[in-house]
Amino acid sequence: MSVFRTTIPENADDEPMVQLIAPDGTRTPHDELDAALAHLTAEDLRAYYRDMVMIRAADIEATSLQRQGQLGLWASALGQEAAQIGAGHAARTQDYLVPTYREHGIAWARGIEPWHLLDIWRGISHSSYDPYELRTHPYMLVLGAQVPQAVGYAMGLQRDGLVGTGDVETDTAVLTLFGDGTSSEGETSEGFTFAASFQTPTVFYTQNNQWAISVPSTVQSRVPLAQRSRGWGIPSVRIDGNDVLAVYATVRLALDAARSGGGPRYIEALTYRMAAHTTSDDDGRYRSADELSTWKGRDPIARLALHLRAIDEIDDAFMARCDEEGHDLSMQLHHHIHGLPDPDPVEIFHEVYAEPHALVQEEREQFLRYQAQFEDEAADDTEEAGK
Ligand SMILES: Cc1ncc(C[n+]2csc(CCOP(=O)(O)OP(=O)(O)O)c2C)c(N)n1
Ligand SMILES: [Mg+2]
Repeated sequence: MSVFRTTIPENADDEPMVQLIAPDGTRTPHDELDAALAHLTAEDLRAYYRDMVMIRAADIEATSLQRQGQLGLWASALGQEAAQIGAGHAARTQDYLVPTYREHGIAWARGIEPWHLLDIWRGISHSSYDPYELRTHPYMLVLGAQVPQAVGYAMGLQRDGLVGTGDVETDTAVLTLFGDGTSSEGETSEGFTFAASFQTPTVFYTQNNQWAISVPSTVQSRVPLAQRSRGWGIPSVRIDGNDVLAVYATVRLALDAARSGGGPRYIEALTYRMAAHTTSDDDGRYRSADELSTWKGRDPIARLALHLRAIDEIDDAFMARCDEEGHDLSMQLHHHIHGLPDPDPVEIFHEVYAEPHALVQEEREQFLRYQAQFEDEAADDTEEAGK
């Protein structure tokens, strides 16, 4: 029986969680998933370890840059590195990835340099990387909006004859990512309906990081999220999202099935965001230090290191080199941002549509009037001071 299930257990809590590397680094063999991992070498696994270290370093630096006033906001993916690096690498080059705003590991795996992400969070670009070239949609901040878009894109692929032909170079699937909270959005359900009806090549991937800002995932759903899509006839699996191999193998199988005309799949990856929701959130107000420390014990980077040590495929020198490279990346990001001029907030209105748009124009004028108030106030203050 495949790990992708179509039926719901009598007792919802009996939903299994697929795990290949236990928190102590022990590897569990698994016929179906091991076949999907057979082409990976120890060097690939070391590269994934390095990727996770690099993306964590960039993430920590971005948080500091926000604190230094260089970014407007930053949404940290601390703790979700395996859920993203594994999924990003499982996709083939031609697959189209449709992310949320927290997908820094996905971006890294697709070859998007982290400074592009910083530009987005500084408010100077909607997406300074090329979504077509890198086959990765711009970050989406409107919860759930990307789900029907991803399904629509997949329907387009079907109509273009790029699904189920057997050509491994051209057959294409779409991987769309969204959070546990976003699973409650109507658009997510609408996406499921179209995907199931038209059997689109879409893989829905939820990083259940346990929280939607301050709302726990247990409030979003009475049953494991993995069980939901089965009501639509979309096979699904719940996995340990802090286990890079479980992530890679299941995403790989799901995308293979979708690409070859087997229809949509859903994956719920259990993980944890170890930082606050964003730099403007105070997570100490709604979650306990105990919960955080439990999840720190399941750290995805430490787990892969333990596994690689157990099979004698990593040493201290390699790990130290990764740390150094992470430090160098942080320094590069620091210098990149500190070298930029202050953005002109009005510029953002020019980047919405290629051609003039009446509504955006009106909003721009409204914003200019708003800004002018402060100039008037500043002039008043100067006058007042001169008296
Ligand atoms: C349509 C919409 N409603 C509300 C928000 C405000 N908002 C931003 S992030 C967030 C929580 C999302 O939680 P989840 O989907 O679990 O993703 P996570 O942030 O945990 O990665 C909310 C409510 C939004 N961006 N878009
Ligand atoms: Mg969440």
